[in-house]
Amino acid sequence: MAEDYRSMWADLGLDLGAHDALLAVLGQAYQDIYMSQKDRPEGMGYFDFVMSEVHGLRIKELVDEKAAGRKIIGSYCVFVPEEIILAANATLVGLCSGADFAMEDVEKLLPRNTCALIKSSFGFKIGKVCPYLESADMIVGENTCDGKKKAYESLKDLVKNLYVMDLPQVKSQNGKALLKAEYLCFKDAVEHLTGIPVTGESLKQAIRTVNAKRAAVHRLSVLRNADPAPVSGLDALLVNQVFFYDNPARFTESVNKICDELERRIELKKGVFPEKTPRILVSGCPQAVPNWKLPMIVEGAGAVIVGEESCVGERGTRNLTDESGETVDDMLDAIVDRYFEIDCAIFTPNPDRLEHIREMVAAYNADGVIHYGLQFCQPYLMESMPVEKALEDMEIPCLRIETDYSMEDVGQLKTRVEAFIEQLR
Ligand code: BJ8
Repeated sequence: MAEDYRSMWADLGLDLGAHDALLAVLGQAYQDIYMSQKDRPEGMGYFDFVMSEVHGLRIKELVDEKAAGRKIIGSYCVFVPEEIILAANATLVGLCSGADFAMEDVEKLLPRNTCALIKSSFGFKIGKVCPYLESADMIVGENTCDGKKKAYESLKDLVKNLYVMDLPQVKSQNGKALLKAEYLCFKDAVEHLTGIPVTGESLKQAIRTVNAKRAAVHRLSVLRNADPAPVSGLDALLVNQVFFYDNPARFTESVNKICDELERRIELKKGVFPEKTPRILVSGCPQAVPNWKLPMIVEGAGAVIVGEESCVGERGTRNLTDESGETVDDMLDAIVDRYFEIDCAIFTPNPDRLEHIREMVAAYNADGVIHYGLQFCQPYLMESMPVEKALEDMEIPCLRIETDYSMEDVGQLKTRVEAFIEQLR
């Protein structure tokens, strides 16, 4: 990454030495995992570029936006409505991180048995290595799992401008009313931050922008049902990860370009793996950049991942927001309807998620499911059992994996994944 970004990183308050070390690890992992793949779609070149500039050009764009008076809002969850943020002329960036950093210091603030995703977010803050976090004018936490909601109590001492949003845990009328009330408060807070009121026109345009982005990702997902698979699970995961960082319009255009290319590949029966390669659906916890551990193992073992039932995947992108409302209140109702459908494991009960997994297995012709649970993530680990049961009823094999961000268990996971794939052949 170019030398001239160093002054920008220093101005943002990054620890340059620690940041260099992080970039070196990230760059090497990307090189080893991504650049060794064969027959990748040409359109992935855009995503390679985005990743090479993920702390460079993209941050420069955000810094330029800030200089022009636009605010940046960071979030840790797909319940934070991008539509409201865009409508108030701000930019949303995802802050979840997929690598361990400064763990010794993190474990002075959080119990050791906290999930890797939460610990990693703290590590990136304590280690001063995340330019997205440091450029954010507001950071949104949300009361989802117990780990996150308690962690935000400590995070508020580390970050300025932490805004915590309450969220329902039950899909009831009261739950929906709570979500609407919280989104109204959030709209007020964002308007206060930017000084720009959300109007019917700005909200409609924002809904269209976010819908277009989600529709493009969904188009990509549907193309993955072809056999041979036209794109690897690693590349599709990367697209889903970049979703959280990139400029929305440019991202949408780039994903649609890949989809055009994949349609041509499908016509030619050109795949990244041979026909009849075992097809895996991954279901469970989100996999944030640079957490490519599971797809690296699965695809390295000769299977192909054809879908992610995850918030970095279809759980986060599948539903669109109704664009037909004319008033801000109508559109807010449509936004609430859309987000209330997210079947995160923090909801109790959560039968919709089981139904969605069944639908995805059928839609993508999956031969087996790997349930991906982060260690100490009670909501998803608890749900892994009913998921396995539901799949058993469909006679779809399921492998439950519980892991973290370290590479220590790669050998053991490889053995289990290889045995699972053998069972699918
Ligand atoms: S809507 S999945 S993005 S909360 S892995 S921190 S659940 S202990 S990330 Fe999530 Fe929103 Fe739900 Fe999606 Fe807790 Fe589990 Fe850790 Fe998790």
